[in-house]
Amino acid sequence: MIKWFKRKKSTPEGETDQDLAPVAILEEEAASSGEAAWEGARVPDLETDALEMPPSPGIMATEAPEEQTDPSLTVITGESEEVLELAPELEPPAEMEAEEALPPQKRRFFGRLRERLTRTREALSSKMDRLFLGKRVIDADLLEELEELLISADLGVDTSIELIEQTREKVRRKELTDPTRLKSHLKKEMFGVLTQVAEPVPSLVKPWVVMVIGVNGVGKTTTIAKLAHHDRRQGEKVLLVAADTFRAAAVEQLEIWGQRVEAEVIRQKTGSDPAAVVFDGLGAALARRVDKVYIDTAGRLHTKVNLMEELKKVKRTAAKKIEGAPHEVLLVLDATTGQNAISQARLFHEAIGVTGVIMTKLDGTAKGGVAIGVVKETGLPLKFIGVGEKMDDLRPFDPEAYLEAIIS
Ligand SMILES: Nc1nc2c(ncn2[C@@H]2O[C@H](COP(=O)(O)OP(=O)(O)OP(=O)(O)O)[C@@H](O)[C@H]2O)c(=O)[nH]1
Ligand SMILES: [Mg+2]
Repeated sequence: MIKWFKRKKSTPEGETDQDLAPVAILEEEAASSGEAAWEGARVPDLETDALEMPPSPGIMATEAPEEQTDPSLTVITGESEEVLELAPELEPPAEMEAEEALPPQKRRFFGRLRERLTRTREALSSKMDRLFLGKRVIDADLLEELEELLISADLGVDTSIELIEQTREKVRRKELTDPTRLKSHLKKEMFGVLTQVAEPVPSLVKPWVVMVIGVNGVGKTTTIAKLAHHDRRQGEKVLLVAADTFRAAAVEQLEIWGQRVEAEVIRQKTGSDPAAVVFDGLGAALARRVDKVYIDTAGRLHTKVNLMEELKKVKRTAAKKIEGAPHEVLLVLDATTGQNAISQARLFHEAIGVTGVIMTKLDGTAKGGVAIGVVKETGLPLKFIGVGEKMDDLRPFDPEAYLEAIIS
């Protein structure tokens, strides 16, 4: 598991692990280098500001859009054919760990996540409490209402039906009789869903090339900045490739982030062929011996077909320049779009081939249950979650912490 909160710091006494907010270091460096005046742009304060980038059309930073931003991408064209192997070592715990029993640092981490996921918890956990109030037996009506509750909490129709079917079976076998046990039962089932996907084995290949895709406004560019920021903190050399040549200002947005996180940006002018930018970018990555490359891609083109074709071409081009690249194709999904995110995941996975999902904007939405539906219905691992606009608001996905935050 990646460490997010510690970094090595050189002191006169030697190297120590410090519980520092590394952004503060970046700010100090920026201040001393006079970077704040860079190109006259208002440079965001990474610790306290929202990510103040040129806003994507139609996307609001904190007020989450309830509607899908690109209706042309809501069509479900078929089931994903890729079935990932089960990870046998990930057994659901007999009981989820009680929060009080956790070490203080983990408890703080759980607490912060809980706060960010308040609205989802209200849509799921609080509503369950109200539903179960005064109920003495688990009957057909209760299970039906529970199924409706899960669907309305955006877990996805198929996922909700399956979870309730498993529950019904347990009730039928008299293994589950007490309504007060329903919550912990569902939590355990959900844990099973979230952990029954194979994580790709990390490789030491360098440069490690990550292509980031998703519809417009989901948070691709800012997520790349957050990932690059994290990698830089680990001392890695990072290069960003501006392959969204379609949207005006997309290249500049990435460049500003490149400056902030001290990662070189390979760019061409708006309207250029994104595959050509990728070809150049990977050439530069080889020449500069970088550790990581993030390819930022367009979220909207003239049509959905154009977008998919362009992404396929970018992927093919990457492989021509570096064998095996892109090593990861990460799909960014916006949690505020609810069950639409599941359709998008299917569509992109089928067209491009995705290796992992990043779910953004889980803060401030009641639709965070969709993460379970996405994993269940695509078989893709959820790798990171975005819980805010600051640099440190991207976290490796921890199924246990997530479930503790939404059902308690
Ligand atoms: N609240 C919240 N906002 C986020 C999160 N991640 C990204 N955003 C915001 O989402 C908006 C869109 O982010 P971008 O990174 O520009 O999205 P994009 O997918 O690159 O958009 P296009 O380039 O237009 O396709 C920005 O205002 C971000 O600050 C998150 O986890 N939480
Ligand atoms: Mg972008």
